Amino acid sequence: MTATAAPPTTNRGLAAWVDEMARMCKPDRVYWCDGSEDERQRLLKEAIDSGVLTPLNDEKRPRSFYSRSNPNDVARTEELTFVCTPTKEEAGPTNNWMEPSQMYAKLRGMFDGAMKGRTMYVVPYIMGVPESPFAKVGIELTDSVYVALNIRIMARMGQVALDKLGSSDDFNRGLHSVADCDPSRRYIVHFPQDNVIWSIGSGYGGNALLNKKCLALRMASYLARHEGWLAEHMLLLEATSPQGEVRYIAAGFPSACGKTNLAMLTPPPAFKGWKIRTLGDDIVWLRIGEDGRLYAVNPEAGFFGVAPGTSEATNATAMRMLEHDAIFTNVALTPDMDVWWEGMNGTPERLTDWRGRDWRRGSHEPAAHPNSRFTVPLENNPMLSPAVNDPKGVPISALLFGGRRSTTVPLVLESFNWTHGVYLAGTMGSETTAAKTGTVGVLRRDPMANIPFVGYDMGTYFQHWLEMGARMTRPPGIFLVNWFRKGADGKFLWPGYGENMRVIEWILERCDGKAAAKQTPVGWTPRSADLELRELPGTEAALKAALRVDVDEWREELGQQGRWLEHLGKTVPRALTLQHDLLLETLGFIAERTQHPERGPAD
Ligand code: OXD
Ligand code: MN
Repeated sequence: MTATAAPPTTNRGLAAWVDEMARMCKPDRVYWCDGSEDERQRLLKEAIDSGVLTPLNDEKRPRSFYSRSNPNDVARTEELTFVCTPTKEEAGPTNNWMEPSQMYAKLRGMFDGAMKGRTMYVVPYIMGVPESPFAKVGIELTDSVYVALNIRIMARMGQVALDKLGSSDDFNRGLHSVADCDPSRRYIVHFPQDNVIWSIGSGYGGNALLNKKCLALRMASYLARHEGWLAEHMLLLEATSPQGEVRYIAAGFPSACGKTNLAMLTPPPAFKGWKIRTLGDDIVWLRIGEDGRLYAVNPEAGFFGVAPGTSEATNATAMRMLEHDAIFTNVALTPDMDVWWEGMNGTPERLTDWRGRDWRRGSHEPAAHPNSRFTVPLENNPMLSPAVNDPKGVPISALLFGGRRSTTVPLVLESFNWTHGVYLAGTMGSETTAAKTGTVGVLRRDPMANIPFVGYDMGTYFQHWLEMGARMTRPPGIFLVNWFRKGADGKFLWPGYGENMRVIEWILERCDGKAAAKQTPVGWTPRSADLELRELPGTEAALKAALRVDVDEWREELGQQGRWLEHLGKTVPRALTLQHDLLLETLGFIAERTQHPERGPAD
């Protein structure tokens, strides 16, 4: 290893740890990032010279860059992600686990010499606004300049983090190497009790930007449980009514299910005077305020979103924010070095696809990878809420949860109370997407849209949610939504995107006790007449079908939910198993009445 400049810190614990990791990984050089603009230019040059980034057409997309990954490294690999708590029970049945000392030994063998010939970048960062007492400091050691440049967008990075840390030992120790990018030697491993993350063999954002999924969700959720707060896989938006009332909504959806689009929703013409502004599109940290309400912050500093499907029609705000200062990964390239992806606009005649191959219109393969991504700073968003930098966060009126469900789940369902809401969110399912490796379109249970990211036992997580509810004097309402229900013809029943404003308005009015609703056995839904329907595309029949709660479908659903709770085991709180039994019994009654109408109306 060549000589390295003295570390720009007097924090001895930090310097000693960097030294220890460098002795194991054996990089040629150790470089401490300061986060300056001058440094960004140098790192960009390094990335361009080494072929990691390609500049895009500077007239069409100023200061933007393109990156193409190894084709084996395009999504999060949940099957290779571990939570190594001291006991298996602490990690629970939804996390992969290995005894910590065994895992450390295995990974030490893999990290030994993994950075030979490379630079180890020391990337200090803060999740949260620097002045917030809740912000967390992490240091990621990585041999990827792509990772260093992306963390610079996704977090407050550099000297600001070293200043916040001072001489404290309270920082997350993240170690990352792309190594030989071999899927059989790929591990993303969390040691929550040590505040340590080690990730090897992948350069993909969700596996390699350790500030994001690893720290701000898995490690944070573990810490949050002990400290009495929540780390959630949610977007955060601000809704201003024509009367000027400002309300905040946090919403949990699984990866690639429209969080970014909802966070940046453009209200349709019938909603003149309404304004939606964005605070975040992926992660919120929730704390109870002194007034007994739930407060949310977005700990991130940028957006790492899915490109395909983003267009003027689906998300005009995102199209504006991607016009400059963006990094694109695995999208397609036009002949004049601009970016393109499926769903963006009319398909060009010729492209270079995400693997670097010549691509012609009409090809059966997508030109952009379905999980191709963009990274941009928050400030690129022209509809960014000024409250995003408020260190204490924003008060939440409603929590939304939703997945991709082609059947069963109505457009929107309001829970009866907090416990019922935790039940609905804890048992919800969604059809899988390309954001994780594996088959797409398979229904899997995804509690709070957070199954890949809860860093401890799921039943204990539910208990923590219930306890949070009990501590609030003014808890937000909990709602289930589903933009993805389909009719018998296989077509979506609801137009989605900007039209979701109609559901948002109903939800906010419900929170104010204003809008009417129908009570169903599984929660409150709007009748068609309870929604603003002016200029809604689609038929009345489709809307009714989208809103419908079908007793037989829900009995089937409850059956699956019951098996899911059993799978999670003994730590599932009794309040939730009782809730399940109550719903099932109620549906049983109604089904019986339907079969025997002489005994009275079913509805
Ligand atoms: C993401 C994900 O990248 O959830 O946000 O996979
Ligand atoms: Mn996500």
